[in-house]
Amino acid sequence: MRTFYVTTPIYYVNAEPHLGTAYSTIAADVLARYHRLKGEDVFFLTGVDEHGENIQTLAAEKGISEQELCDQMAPMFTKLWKKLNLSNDIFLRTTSELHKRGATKFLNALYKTGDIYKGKYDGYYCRRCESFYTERELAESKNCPVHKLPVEWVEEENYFFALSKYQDGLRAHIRANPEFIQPESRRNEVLNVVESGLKDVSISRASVSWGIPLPFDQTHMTYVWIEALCNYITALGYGEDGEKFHKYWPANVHMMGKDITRFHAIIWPAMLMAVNLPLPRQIFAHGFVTNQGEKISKTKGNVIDMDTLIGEFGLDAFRYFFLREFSFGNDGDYSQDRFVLRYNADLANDLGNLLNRTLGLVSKNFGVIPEPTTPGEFDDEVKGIARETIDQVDALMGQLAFDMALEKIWEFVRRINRYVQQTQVWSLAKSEETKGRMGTILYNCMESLRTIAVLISPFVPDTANRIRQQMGLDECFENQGLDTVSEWGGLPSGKTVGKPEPIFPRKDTKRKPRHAASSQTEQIATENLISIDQFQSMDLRVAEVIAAERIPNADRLLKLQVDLGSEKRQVVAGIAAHYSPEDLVGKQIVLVANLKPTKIRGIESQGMLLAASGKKELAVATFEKRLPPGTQVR
Ligand code: ME8
Repeated sequence: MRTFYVTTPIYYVNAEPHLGTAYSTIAADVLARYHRLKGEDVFFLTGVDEHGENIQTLAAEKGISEQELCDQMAPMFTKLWKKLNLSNDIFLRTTSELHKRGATKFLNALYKTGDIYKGKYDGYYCRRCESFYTERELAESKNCPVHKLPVEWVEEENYFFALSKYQDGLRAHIRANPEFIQPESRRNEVLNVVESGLKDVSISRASVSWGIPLPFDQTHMTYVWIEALCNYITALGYGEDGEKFHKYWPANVHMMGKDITRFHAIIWPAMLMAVNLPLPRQIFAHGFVTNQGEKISKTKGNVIDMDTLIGEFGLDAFRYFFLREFSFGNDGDYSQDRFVLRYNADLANDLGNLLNRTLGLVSKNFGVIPEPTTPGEFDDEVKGIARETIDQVDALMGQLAFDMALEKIWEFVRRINRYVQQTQVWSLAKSEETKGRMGTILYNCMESLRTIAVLISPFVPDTANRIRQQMGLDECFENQGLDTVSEWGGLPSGKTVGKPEPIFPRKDTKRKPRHAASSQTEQIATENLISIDQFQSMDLRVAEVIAAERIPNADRLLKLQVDLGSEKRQVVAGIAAHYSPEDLVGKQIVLVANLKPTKIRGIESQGMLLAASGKKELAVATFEKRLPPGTQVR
């Protein structure tokens, strides 16, 4: 069986976990779950980094021992990870005996290579990072590039690792393996650093007392970063449980924030090269979640209250938002407005409505999953898109492009909503003749929903299960691999469907005070901006008006019949005060074609036309030349 080993950084216990640390860990969880879905034997590691000067200082400030501090802090992480429904296989603490034993063995192995020597170190040191910086790496005014705080000049007798010896080997490896460091921007950065020359690094701290002593000189503590990096192998029982280590090492991907790329992409691989261990297959550095442009961090005090967000919108919406909204390799700025917009547009409208509508029609007209007896228009296209979506999602997940994978899935969701619309499935219940077709369309919708539920399950596991339950399918998703949707038609007909219930109840967007109107035109909103994806979720089409009539007892309304090329629609529009029916016939207008049908004065309206309206005037949007009906408007 193929194995897949994914890791997060191990987080310092000098602060509680926050949205930033949760972001890394959720992403790793999604990847782990996706690979399990593919039938692979996955090992997902996360944990905490408990040694070093920062912990020592904090424990002294609190008047407790370092171990007591770690024992108080570690459960905050495990509790949060449980709440976030993370599926890690191990939670490694660096104060555990497993880690201490493994790290000691690794240091001994490194010592034996002859690449460790004693020397004097002098350099700029940031105590918060517990890291030396070269003059070139310091931010302007000689501050630490991460904390933007002054660094100290430190001179110490230390043990060194001969990193410089591995410069050529590293360069060759990075060059020969384009996937080794991703995204590309980070790969280039690391290559630049390597090519401009590597200095040996100190691996011990004489002034620190909280850590793992160097096995070959107990008077020195191992530099916290050196033993922390070892966690990726100590968690597998390096040096003892040969089976687990050989099964999962090398890691498929080490995931981390971009702040700690150089430790993972330079120092760690060089140490592994020194002891002749295979290198991890990929180091992927993701961007930061920012709040008003500032990296979210406990020290900055700009954390976002996860409990409130999860309490209000649910855990799955929370997991969904951060992976859908931000491109994984880039920074992303958090905004509450965007959260609500995405929740309503993607989850409540697109996905929630598709499920509700489909199950509502199945319950009302069949009660059980219908038989697909009567193939018809669009069916093959829908089946083709299902297959394509599975393949494209797989390729995108391979690139850790979570946002794009979700977008692909949602394109499929929106296509099925349009299929419902195009086939007007709700209108086929009228006669026994058309009921077979109705059942087939609904079967296809349900089969699409089953595929969608499997594909979204790594991102929103509870939602996937709820969809499945509502569809009347009993087995939970943990047992539903990707292979169960690889062939169209795996959905069993004849099963009783569950009760449709909204999976993401719509939330009211807070109404903002309207801007004062300037003359005839209202000010154009610069707040609540929408993304191109949201705009593209609207299916705008050229529609030709083929008939129009007034509606008795409704002075403002006209009933239009429009041609959309592949189908005809009926639309009710509030334009009677500005147009008489005969003005409209033959005109080509813009129709919002994927709007949920509604009844206006008891008459069904299957779309909405676009018009500009001021205080007095109203003009229907038309085209400057004739186009085939159904042409997409972008
Ligand atoms: O660096 N946005 O631990 P740490 C995105 N112990 N990710 C963020 C983030 C943000 N605003 N803030 C933090 C350490 N992170 C070391 C690691 S590994 C051998 C040792 C995430 O507690 C991101 O993954 O400072 C970042 O790299 C990590 O938390 C830093 O965690």
